[in-house]
Amino acid sequence: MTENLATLIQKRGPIRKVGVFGMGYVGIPAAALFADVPHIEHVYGFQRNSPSSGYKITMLNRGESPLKGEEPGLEELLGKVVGAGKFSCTSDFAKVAECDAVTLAIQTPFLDKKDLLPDFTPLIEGLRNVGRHLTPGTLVVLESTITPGTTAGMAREILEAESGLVAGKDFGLAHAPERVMVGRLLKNIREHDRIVGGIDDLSTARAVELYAPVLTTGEVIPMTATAAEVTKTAENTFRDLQIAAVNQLALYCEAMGINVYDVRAGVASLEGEGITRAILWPGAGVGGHCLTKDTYHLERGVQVLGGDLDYPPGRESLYTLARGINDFMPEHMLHLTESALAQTGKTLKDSTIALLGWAFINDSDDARNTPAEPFRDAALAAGAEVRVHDPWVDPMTSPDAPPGISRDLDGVLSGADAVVVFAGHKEYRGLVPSEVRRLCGCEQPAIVDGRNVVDPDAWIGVGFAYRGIGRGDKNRHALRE
Ligand code: SAJ
Repeated sequence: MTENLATLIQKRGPIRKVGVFGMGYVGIPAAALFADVPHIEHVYGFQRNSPSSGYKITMLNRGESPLKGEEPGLEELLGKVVGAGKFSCTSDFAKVAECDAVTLAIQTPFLDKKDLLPDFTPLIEGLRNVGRHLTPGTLVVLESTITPGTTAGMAREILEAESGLVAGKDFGLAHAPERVMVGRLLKNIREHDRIVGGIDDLSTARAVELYAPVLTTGEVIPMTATAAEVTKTAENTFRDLQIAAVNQLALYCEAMGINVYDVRAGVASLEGEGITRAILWPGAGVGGHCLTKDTYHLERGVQVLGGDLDYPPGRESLYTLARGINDFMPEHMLHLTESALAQTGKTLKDSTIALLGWAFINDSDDARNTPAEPFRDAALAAGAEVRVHDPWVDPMTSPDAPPGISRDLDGVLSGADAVVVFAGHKEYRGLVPSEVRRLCGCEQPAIVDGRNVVDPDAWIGVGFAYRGIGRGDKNRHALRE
């Protein structure tokens, strides 16, 4: 650490102006919360003025949130900070030069999971735009989930190449991974502990200064940049692993003719007393922008950084195995649908399927990497007609909405041979079996429950062929004549 960076930061004083790159699920709430910090004078939300997302600039500058799902408190907070002139959204990246700190919350999808190749194109473009206008003494923070080694490696190189400055000497550089879930963005940022890792102690300290004022109950946990990258990728990998464990258990329970939810309640009863049996929920699959790729970031990290890994050669990683189990669940949903249709004397070919719930998570418009997609594609390939219903996913604004998606539930159910539930939206928890049967209009329609939202007996009781994930106790029921 040279005096240079310490002096530059001292001269700048406290962080007063912040820039946030990426006006999405992570960047928007983060920018609004920074702007709500009393000693922060202004926050710029940087957004490309592209045909697909330029509309966000106008909406945000009107104090409106372009995010569709329910986000408690976000609209009010945006109205407040825009009204106070503390937040503005712009595509003028030259304003980076005014900022004491700049954060990047840009998507980091995977190009090729088999070869562990991430698609860093959007992130690289963001880093270039920051680097071009970077001034000495600024702190740059990556909030995106990234392959371990990226902050001190690729990001440093791009910022130095574009700015002509040196990280750790002329500017600070850190990783502070986001930990948000749709539906509770502000709450998660305020209340979750914040992992903050700099490429050096000064960068870490400046990043702690940036995030600490935003937290209410959460605490800042400082570490190195690489440790922060591993923490983030590992916590999502572990969650995916936990889900894979209960999904495998659900498949076993189906095969053994028992109810996985009884077993789950039993296993979970050992919670507390230091004995945690954190068993999660089985289901139709794992979607979203995080669990579906962060395992591969971790795997790539150990490939890039972990030269002398001691692990049996050729043995598959536990983590990618878990990915494989979760990726199998939509296919299992297809097998359950085939089995239910067969019980009513039908096949997928020429059957009409009402697919309920395109979003990857309940009560949200977020449909990134939805597990419903591989199911739909396989059913179509098998000759079925698939109609998709989702009350949340707006075809006008959601880039992940499938063609023909509908909000007319009766229309989607009308004439269906099988009703297949992929997302546990609250709208589906109140479905009335006799009413759905009337709309299906056939003697013995099928119902396949991928999120445990229906009561099997109620549906079997009015003549449905029922199948449910983990419901071995019901999946072999006799059809009511
Ligand atoms: N899912 C199950 N069973 C469960 C939990 C989830 O099948 O018991 C499925 C969901 O239906 C969904 C997928 O997994 O399709 C992901 O759900 P999620 O609840 O993990 O939602 P994410 O991906 O938005 O949130 C995760 C969270 N990570 C952890 O809890 C470790 C969140 O804290 C992160 O901020 C987020 O990833 C992220 O952005 O990384």
